[in-house]
Amino acid sequence: MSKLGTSITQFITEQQRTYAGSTAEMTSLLSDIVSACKQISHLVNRTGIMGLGGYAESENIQGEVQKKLDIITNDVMVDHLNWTGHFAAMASEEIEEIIQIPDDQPKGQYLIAFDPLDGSSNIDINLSVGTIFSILRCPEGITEPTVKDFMQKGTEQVCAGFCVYGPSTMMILTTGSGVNGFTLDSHVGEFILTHPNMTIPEDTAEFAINMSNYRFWEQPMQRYIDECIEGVDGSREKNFNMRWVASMVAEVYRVLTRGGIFIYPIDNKASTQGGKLRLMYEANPMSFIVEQAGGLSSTGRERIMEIQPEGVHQRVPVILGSKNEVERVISYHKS
Ligand code: P6P
Repeated sequence: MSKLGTSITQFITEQQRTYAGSTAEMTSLLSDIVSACKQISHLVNRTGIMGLGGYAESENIQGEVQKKLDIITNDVMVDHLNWTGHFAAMASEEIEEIIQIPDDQPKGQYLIAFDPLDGSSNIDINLSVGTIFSILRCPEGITEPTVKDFMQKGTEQVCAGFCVYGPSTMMILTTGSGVNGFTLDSHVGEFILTHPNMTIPEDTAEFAINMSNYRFWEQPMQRYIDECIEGVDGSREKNFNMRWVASMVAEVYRVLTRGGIFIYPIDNKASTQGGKLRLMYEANPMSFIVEQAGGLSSTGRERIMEIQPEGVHQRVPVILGSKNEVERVISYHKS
């Protein structure tokens, strides 16, 4: 078979012709992100061999001690994107300030917010990690973007995606016309379309949450999880399964492939921070993808993509996945 299947470049190019919202620049921009993720995949796969595991001496804005790969992968993203002419500025989980485009490089019409290595605490235990990104338009006439130019609701995203570095390296993408999954064929260095038009089943019997925080949750969340655990003996009249990988990209990919509900609720440990997960480069891109796949994504009290951001590193509670299950959790927060 001469043709390996549809490459991500071919798919994006053909999609660009079909949808007015896509542009040749979007095609080129996504190809640059794909290149960065291929390099990150290579680094993640060779962490042990290249001695890239373990912690750096630094902390990020979140006050989290950074892994060496957090910093290295952040630099890979910046070095792959800051010369392309597609972006007016960038924002990264690992960098407190907005990342400006060098003066000697052209600026473009887009803004990107990314988490270069989500779930990096899993690196040293060889579990899946990933890169998450969200693309926004730079406001008209802005040549020196500031934080306020990034303060756009999730509904303003023009593209969102994540790359999960697991047994396979997979790129999951949406530009607002559904969700498609691509698997990296490392023999030829191409992402190949393997999961077209991904959709999330509306019902599920599988929840993902960090149970060790149970005593810190609000009552509606405790009620929901109690009922799942009661199984057939309780009001749900069915048994549930539980998963917790501590890597959002792995959890969201599982939800996309077989349904489920992923929850990182507000808890009174983190209530002053507003939650654990970050709105701009975790919750919003994943919400765009989940909604495009027929799921829902909420804080329990409002649609995540309707939140008006107030800071680049703002945190929010996240309840996302199978539509009917998320609606149930929302109803508990309302009653
Ligand atoms: P915990 C990884 O650090 C992350 O941001 C998400 O990818 C993941 O879902 C969550 O935090 C794990 O949090 O408290 O279980 O370690």
